[in-house]
Amino acid sequence: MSKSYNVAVVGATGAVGIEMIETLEKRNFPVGNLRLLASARSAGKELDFKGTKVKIEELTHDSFKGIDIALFSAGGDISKEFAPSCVKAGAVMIDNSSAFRMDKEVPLVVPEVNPEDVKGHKGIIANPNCSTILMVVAVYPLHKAAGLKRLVAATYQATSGAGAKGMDELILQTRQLLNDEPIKPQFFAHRIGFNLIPHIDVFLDNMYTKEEMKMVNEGRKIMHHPDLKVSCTCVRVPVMRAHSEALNMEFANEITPEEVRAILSKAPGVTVVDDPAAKKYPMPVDASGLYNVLAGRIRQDVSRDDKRGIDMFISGDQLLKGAALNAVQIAEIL
Ligand code: 25A
Ligand code: L14
Repeated sequence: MSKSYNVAVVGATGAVGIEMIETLEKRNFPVGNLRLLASARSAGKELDFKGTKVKIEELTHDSFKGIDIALFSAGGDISKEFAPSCVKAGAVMIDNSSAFRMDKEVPLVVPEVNPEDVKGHKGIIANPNCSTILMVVAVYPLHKAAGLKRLVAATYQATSGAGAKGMDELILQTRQLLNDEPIKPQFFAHRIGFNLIPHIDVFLDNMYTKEEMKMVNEGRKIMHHPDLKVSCTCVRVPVMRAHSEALNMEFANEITPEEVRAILSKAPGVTVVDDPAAKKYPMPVDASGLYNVLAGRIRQDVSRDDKRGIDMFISGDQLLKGAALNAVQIAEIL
């Protein structure tokens, strides 16, 4: 008999937690016992796994007895509070929050880019920020080919990034606005229905948001490229669950759009969708539900006199590759 692993999902009822459970099932992860953990609000409810009902339990410091792998997606405060008891119980923590990502002791892993970093873990492995995961999956193969020097990005981030509450608010406001009813932003800082909000996570002293600086710092750590220059504007858009990004890249060496297409069509985790004549390019509705990141609109940067600049547009499922799938892939490496 092949070995199986006892797995806990912390934040099981959340937008990401639900996808984690489904991804474990779909990818046939060798789960022995599955323990679903959430707050007291959800304790006693049941969720389905491989045709059987699993009862949700309240997360406590005793929850990790006998657990081999714990997938956390309940926010940074919960991760910080429960990491010590998880690690002490001998479970490896794969953490989707931002709590430990830049900790030198904690590997920050995207399996298509730096799977070998998993080996150095001391009990905790961090799952990167969703926009950063999608970016490095598409950009790292090009970096290996031509040496990425500078990246300027604008993101178009779905409401799923804020969890189920974010998606619910988009649906509610869209309905209210179409019915001429008054709206009241509750979860996002402003109206999200038929609007854009250039503000994700908190503002920092340098006038960037924390989300924008995650693209800068996490991208460098994952790609082992401390000198990479990144600037970024992160924008919330009224889209349900896939994030998109416009990327402008400067390389050390020349690279043509044909070469980019050839490299990316062989790259793990990427699907090239780039046929403008047939109106084919990445779009969030097409990326939703997919494991791969879609890459297209690949062209030589017309603002330069050389062939060292590339523009590209990507879309990827934020809840899957941006969160739950990447976490389960890390568990598969373990
Ligand atoms: O929103 P929270 O508090 O961070 O909670 C998110 C998840 O963690 C659980 C919680 O279980 C939920 O599964 N959780 C929270 N506190 C916990 C605790 N003390 C805890 N688990 C154990 N111990 P739940 O059973 O309380 O939530 C059930 C549903 O209710 C929604 N919800 C929670 N608090 C709410 C609320 N709705 C309204 N008002 C509140 N105050 C909860 O929302 C769930 O549906 P969600 O699905 O939107 O959760 C999304 C959260 O997921 C995290 N996240 C991390 N990375 C990402 C991400 N989301 C999207 N993409 C990512 N890349 C975020 O923390 C986000 O808030
Ligand atoms: O750091 O709201 O993983 O789109 C992921 C979702 C930060 C916010 C993270 C969003 C979060 C982001």
